[in-house]
Amino acid sequence: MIVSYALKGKVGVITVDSAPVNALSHAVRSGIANALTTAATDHSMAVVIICAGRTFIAGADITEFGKPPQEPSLNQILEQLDNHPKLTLAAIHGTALGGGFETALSCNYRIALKSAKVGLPEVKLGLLPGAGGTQRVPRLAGLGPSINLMTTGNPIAASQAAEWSLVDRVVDGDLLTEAVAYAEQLVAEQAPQKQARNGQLILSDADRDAISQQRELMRKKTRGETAPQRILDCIEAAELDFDKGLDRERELFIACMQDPQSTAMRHMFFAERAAAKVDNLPKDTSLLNVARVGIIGAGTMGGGIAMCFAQAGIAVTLLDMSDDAVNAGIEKITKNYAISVKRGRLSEAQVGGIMANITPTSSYNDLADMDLVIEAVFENLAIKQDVFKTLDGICKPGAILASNTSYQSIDEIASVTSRPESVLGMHFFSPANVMKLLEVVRGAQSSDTIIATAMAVAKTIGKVPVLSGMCYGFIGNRMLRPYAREASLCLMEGATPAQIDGAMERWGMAMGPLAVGDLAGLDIGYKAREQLTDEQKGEPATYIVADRLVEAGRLGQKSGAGYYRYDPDTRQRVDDPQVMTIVESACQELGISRRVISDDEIVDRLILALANEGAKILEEGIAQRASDIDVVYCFGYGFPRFKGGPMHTIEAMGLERAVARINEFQSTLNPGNWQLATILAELAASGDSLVGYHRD
Ligand code: T1G
Repeated sequence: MIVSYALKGKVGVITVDSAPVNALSHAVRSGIANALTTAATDHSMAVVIICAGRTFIAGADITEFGKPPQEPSLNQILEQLDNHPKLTLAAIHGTALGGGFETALSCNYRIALKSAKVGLPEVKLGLLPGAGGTQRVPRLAGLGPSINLMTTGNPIAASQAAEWSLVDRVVDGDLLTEAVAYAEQLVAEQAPQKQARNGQLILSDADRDAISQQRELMRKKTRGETAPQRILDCIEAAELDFDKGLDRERELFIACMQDPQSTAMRHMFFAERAAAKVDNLPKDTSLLNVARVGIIGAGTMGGGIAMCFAQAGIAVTLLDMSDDAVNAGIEKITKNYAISVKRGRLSEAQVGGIMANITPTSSYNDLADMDLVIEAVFENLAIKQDVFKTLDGICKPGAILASNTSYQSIDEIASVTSRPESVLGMHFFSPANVMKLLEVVRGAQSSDTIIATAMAVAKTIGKVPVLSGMCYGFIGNRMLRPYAREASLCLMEGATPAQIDGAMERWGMAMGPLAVGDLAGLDIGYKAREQLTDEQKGEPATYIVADRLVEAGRLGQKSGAGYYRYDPDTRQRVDDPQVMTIVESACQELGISRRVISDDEIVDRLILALANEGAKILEEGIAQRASDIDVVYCFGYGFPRFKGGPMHTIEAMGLERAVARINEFQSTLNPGNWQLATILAELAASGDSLVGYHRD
């Protein structure tokens, strides 16, 4: 039974049992409504709502969004609760989120396990709490907690919820027993059927200032997103009479539901979860136990990767070529954590525990017993092959040998070992201890077991894994090349760095492409190009300025100047006329005459170049699904989640329009750069969905 009802003495117990997270599907809502109707007239003195499985109700059923609404709606359920003749009590375990927490807030009382959390994460879906949460929380907890809960969307512990009068009792024992006992106690004490709706939010001038400040803060923190501002509008409406406040919430909730941003962010919710799944993996594929991890290279990447595993409580052996080198790496990690302690993110004790998980060494023999070894040395194939030859001779049978390479062939690395089935790519993104994306790169001979294990390990260390096949640059960096190419060409053809980056940032990118180049270091691309033939480099206009900047010592932020000059204190970028001098002389050298380029052209060229390459990656089977490509860009490259990723973006634009624009670029720009992906032409013609596309 999805929802069952039974009397325990004088207490009616409604139990929701709808795996995986007791989401408020139509069946769950109907079951609760029927149980509340029964409880209204039976001889129960109080009603408890509790859930089976791992959590209390985790929200509305997101899979039902966009479909025709079916009664009873959640608001009808909550109205039933508001008017119920019996004392109602929500018994919370796991994570009571969104509409689940709003259901609990509509009960007279709330009891929670100490381990439970509550939250209103709707903002992460481009929504707002649409079942009275924006009106009940301010009346129960006041302005500060309301702003915190609803604009961050992060859950809070039961103890914090109790402090904010959002939970009445926190217990440690058997939840059902405790809940029935609490209900009986409340009845015996003739406790009132208190209701959040009867409260009143009074905003002082200081409160109104706080809301204005929060609006400013959200404009920066969630740049471009509409839901946070609408949430603050709802909180302001909590000063009104409750029903008027509810009307305002309803109006703004519908605005959110109809906003393309929410469609995009809901797409990302499911895309992130789908990405963790490996197609056609035999059901009986075993997972290897990963308790000890070796990392080779104590530089920026190796150190960041070591932090990921150590923070997850996994023993790490960090190796570099000398004690000095590995100790320098340990020192850098220590400095990173000192910043986290200073910012209050971690305690000294926590850092001590994490650092105790990291053992430095300069001897490969210490890696003999590792379950997984991740190589993070210089981006050079020969050097990586030497490392893997050594590992092959030292590591125990069955150890997983992974490379953190950004571009090199996993197959060529595996070919120097006697165990190619144990070799794969685990491509982290800098800074590795911060960026969520992890590309798991499958070599031709990588076994199902190590692929499945790497995908599972990624989740253990808090990463978002995406499986990639083998090609130059895998998914993300391969797409980055046409994106960066068009940025360079727009610069040569008439735009300035500020215009290009400004256009992309106004569109929604976290950082414009040229500023990203300065952040990463222009010398990285320069050194990579030195290893390429002129033909491999592509048209000189795509890299001549970057080369000239590096040759002028302008490596980017690390040297204080690149496409911009950087303020030494604030690291703010400043336009530098010297750069345009370099650009104009390069244009003369290549015979390029500059013209006015609109922001729209810049955005279309960069986004369509990105998506067109993504479509090719999809049709080549390098990516399992279009939504995986969206996950790569939103979690690894600062693509705005409220746009849903490159593939969702062109789907939302309309594939016909996207294809027409690409064909226009093919006839007006360098045609070689604008070969339309076959799949885009086919889907534009058939009208089928790109994001739903799944290679057979
Ligand atoms: N609806 C439908 N399916 C859901 C779901 C939901 N709300 N939450 C999770 N799932 C599925 C998920 O797709 C996955 O499916 C499986 O459950 C396990 O999820 C009116 C309008 C609860 C913390 O935003 O944060 O209420 O891949 O892998 O890591 O104001 O799921 O197995 O097929 O994430 O243990 C608000 C979203 C909705 C909560 C558990 N609620 N969920 O994390 O498991 S809007 C949320 C989560 C709303 C009201 C508004 C997490 C979790 P599959 P999982 P997990």
